[in-house]
Amino acid sequence: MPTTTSSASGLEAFSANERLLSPEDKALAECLIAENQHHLYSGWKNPGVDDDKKLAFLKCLRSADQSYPGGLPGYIKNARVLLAAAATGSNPYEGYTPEQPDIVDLSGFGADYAAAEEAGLAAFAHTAVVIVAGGLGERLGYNGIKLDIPVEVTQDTTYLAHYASVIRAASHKLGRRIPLVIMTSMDTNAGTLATLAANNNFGLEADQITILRQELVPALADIDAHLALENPCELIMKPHGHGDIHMLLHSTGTAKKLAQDGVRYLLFVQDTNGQAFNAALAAIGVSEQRGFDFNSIAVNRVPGEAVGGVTTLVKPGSPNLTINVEYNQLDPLLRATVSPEGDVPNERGFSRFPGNINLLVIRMEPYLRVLESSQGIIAEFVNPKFADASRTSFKKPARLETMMQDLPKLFTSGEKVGVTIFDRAWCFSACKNNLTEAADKAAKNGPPESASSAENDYYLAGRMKLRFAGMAVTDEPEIPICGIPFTPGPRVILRPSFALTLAEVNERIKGGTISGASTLVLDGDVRLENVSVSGGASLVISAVPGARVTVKNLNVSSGPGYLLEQLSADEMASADVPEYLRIRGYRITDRGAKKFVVGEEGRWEIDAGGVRRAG
Ligand code: UGB
Repeated sequence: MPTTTSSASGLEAFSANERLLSPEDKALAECLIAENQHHLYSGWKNPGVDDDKKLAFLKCLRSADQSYPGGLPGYIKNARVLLAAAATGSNPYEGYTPEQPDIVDLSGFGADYAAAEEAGLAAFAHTAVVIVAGGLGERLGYNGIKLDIPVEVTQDTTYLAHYASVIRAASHKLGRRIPLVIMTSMDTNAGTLATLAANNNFGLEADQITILRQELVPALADIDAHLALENPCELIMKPHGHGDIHMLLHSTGTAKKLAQDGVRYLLFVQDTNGQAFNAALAAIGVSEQRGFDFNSIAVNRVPGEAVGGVTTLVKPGSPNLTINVEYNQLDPLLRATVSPEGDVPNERGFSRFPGNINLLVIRMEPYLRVLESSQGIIAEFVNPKFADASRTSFKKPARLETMMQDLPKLFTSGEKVGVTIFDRAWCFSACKNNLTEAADKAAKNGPPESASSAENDYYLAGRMKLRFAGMAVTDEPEIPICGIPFTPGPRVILRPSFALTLAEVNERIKGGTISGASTLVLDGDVRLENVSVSGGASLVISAVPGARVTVKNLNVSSGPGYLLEQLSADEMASADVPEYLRIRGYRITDRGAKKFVVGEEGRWEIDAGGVRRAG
């Protein structure tokens, strides 16, 4: 008789522990053993020893099985196919030549832009916003969910509050509740639910929001797709990537339900791109105008940056494929085809192909079709690091991954894929890097993508809107903060309740000037006529829904207002200073901003003396 502390081996150990298994566990075990996964059960200790660990392990297997279409056996089969291809080193782009995709250029604010925005505003009523927020932000190293990071620290608006404010304002304007879907993960789910609860869903109705939680997938130990174990009874689990959003929209029935509720487009947004909604409406409009089934919002890409390139891959005898070639694959593809020097700058200093920023507009009808045929498993891939030339064992466990921008890889019915290019700072400035990495990127003239550069661009977009409307805007010279360029002002925040489109900004701003390290915040139905803000002063005007405030000939030029102060070395090292400030290197403090808060409905006028009267 074996003692209770010795380990049994092979399937004997499994048989000895059989009473621990529910009928469901047994059925799964049979399938896994049929897939040559005996090792999962072979290290089990004798009955009575570590039974709690065995039960936890069985639970983990069950949950991994349930969360993947086709279950764990399906995952293992898919892995074997992809690993076999990886072992032969086959090039997925073999025989393809990259060409420019179908590009609509909206990098300027001309008539095309206005027409696209108008079409997009109308179509936004039939759009659902999908935020992928399962990532932990390892490059940023922030101890919390990224949706909780303020996009600006003048009034501390977090990314989620900002996104929700767009949805609220648009729902109000368009008379239709715009649904919000948020994908979370094990790392971000609790934090996301907590922030929604603590902020009363940021003014959205509870049933307007759908939370979809992505699960980890088992890691793969070798070329035969043996599931990797940390210890006996402990699976190694890894993230499956942002492409999980498609699987979840399908498996939970969310996509179908949204379609039944009249949603015609899905707008996919990353967790920390505060610029997304500057461009999103015009991009949706382009999808309407051009009949794009899949529209990638894109920017001029800096060679080598961690942003994929959107290309049309052409191969004789095969249908053209317009897809994102991820940043690690772009250089080899270019070297093998159109650019022997690789991913180098063109005459304008940019990479040859527009950069994907994972801001995507997808038309619902073809989307549902692809989800149905793929079960939402979108172009999985595996990236094993082989231990040696035999290409059978790995340096560390691999896993299957999927990326949300890969959906067009599954288009087979002539779906139309297009790209809409916008000015970069207008549509994309993510908060992804810590200060050290960001400063390094800035030193190499690349986009820093820090909390500070994202905030800098947020204010810049406000200035762009004012300039477009004809206000005279004079920038304060740029300074470095922790090695990252920052323009101290004017810092302009135009809330979505003030304007959702450029056309609305144009309608609401007449003349006026703003200069230097000044601040302007407009919230609600506010109109400025010949208003000036200068000398580091700050003007905040907010109006409740139902109030319309017109400010005429007001000149605000004194007072420190919102003051930007760099953090000292001690403050940067101090846990007493909030982390969201330390990841940018400064704070902005209200030292006496001039504020007009109009809380009563009706029409109001504020005159040059700052006096408010009904008007
Ligand atoms: N995300 C999830 O929700 N779940 C996951 O498992 C992983 C991520 P990263 P990445 O715009 O700069 C993408 O990690 O993947 C969410 C594009 O592939 O910040 O390195 C996460 O919360 C690339 O082509 O980006 O690169 C976040 O919201 C380019 O567009 C989002 O997915 C690049 O982004 C992106 O995650 C970019």
